Amino acid sequence: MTKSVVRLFAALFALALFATSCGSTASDVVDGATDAVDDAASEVEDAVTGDEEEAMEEDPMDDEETMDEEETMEEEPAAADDSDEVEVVQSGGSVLDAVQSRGELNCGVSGAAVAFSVPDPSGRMIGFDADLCRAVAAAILGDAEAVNLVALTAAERFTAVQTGDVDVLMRNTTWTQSRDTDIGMDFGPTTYYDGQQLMGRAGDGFSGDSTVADIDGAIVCTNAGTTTEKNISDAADAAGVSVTLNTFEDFDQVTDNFISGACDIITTDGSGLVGRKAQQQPADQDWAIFPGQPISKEPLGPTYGQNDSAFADVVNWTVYAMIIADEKGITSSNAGSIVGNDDFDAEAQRLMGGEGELQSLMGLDANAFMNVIEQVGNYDELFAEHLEPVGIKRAGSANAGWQDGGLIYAPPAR
Ligand SMILES: N[C@@H](CCC(=O)N[C@@H](CS)C(=O)NCC(=O)O)C(=O)O
Repeated sequence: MTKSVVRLFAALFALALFATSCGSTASDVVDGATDAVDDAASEVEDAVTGDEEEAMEEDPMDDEETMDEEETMEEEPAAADDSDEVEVVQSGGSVLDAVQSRGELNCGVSGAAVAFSVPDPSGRMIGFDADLCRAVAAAILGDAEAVNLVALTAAERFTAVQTGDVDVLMRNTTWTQSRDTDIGMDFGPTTYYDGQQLMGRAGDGFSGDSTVADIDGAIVCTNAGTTTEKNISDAADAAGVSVTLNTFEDFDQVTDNFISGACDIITTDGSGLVGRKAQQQPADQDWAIFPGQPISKEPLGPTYGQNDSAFADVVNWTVYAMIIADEKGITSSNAGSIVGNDDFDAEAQRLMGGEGELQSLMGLDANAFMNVIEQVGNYDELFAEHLEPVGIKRAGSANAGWQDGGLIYAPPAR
């Protein structure tokens, strides 16, 4: 297939995706069969230790990317603006080659997800996801700062990958069947096991013990282009309640409308609610996160275009290297002195670029993962730096390491 034909398909795909998923403000009535929380940390602990086996009954063709004809479109996403100018990733080599020759990684983030990706006062994007972008840049280019962090709304994100505007997403993105198949994405290892919850005001009678059955008649708000919309509709149906669902382009608007009282309930990934509560709850309000067991599974992780193994391997093994480094006590402080240190086993030595290293076979420098850990940190260092301060605990949650009863696990580096 020629590049121009591929570009045409990508542009058509982008247009179709945009036409079905974007919207600034939308309102649907969702017909069902129709004491304040004061410890955000325990709320999110509940969120990530919920029933992992709970089945989701989601019709992939009815997911957020292909539904909601009623939504109005007011703005074209920036990511689709110059789709005829960009190199489409499927047109030839791997995205890995493109990043190496460009000398910079384009990484899509939210830019409004507290603790995951938000600009600090100086304008530098910080957070767990922002650092995962830096980790991939360090692996490919040897420089964690050789990265362009692109803020994308939920509705823009998949188009931006498809057109090649970004190489990878680190954007609170849930791995779902329809995104993996119908939307043409591939997913890397889950970096954060999340689950959808709701947040209401204690003054309206909501508490950590509230359930979906308690929101009958409520105005529920969330952001467009997310798994969140479908999940809350399904949950309201299942609980036999009727709610009005208002969707906004980004979560800042959602939170602003909650603070002003225009929304009774807001809903998104539990981590997002904990972050917003920690940073934005006004002194005269008390926000309650519920239910204790989330209404969905939201496994969040790297997302990239499908069928590009060379790039996928690099992204995936960057994450795995950060997990293995955590298991073996390799940190940003000692990563540079592991090779030749008998206190560390052969796997640690290989991963940090010592004898028998496998990074070269992946098209990377032998020191690629040493650069990642030294410049960015291991999995636990990222968690401690960004998530623990807003009350998101790792210990005892699904995001603990597998040796501690959690789900964070990496295959062997051999
Ligand atoms: N994980 C869900 C929701 C992702 C999502 O949009 N999360 C919110 C809150 S955690 C967010 O990133 N908001 C920032 C924004 O809208 O820019 C998905 O993949 O659809």
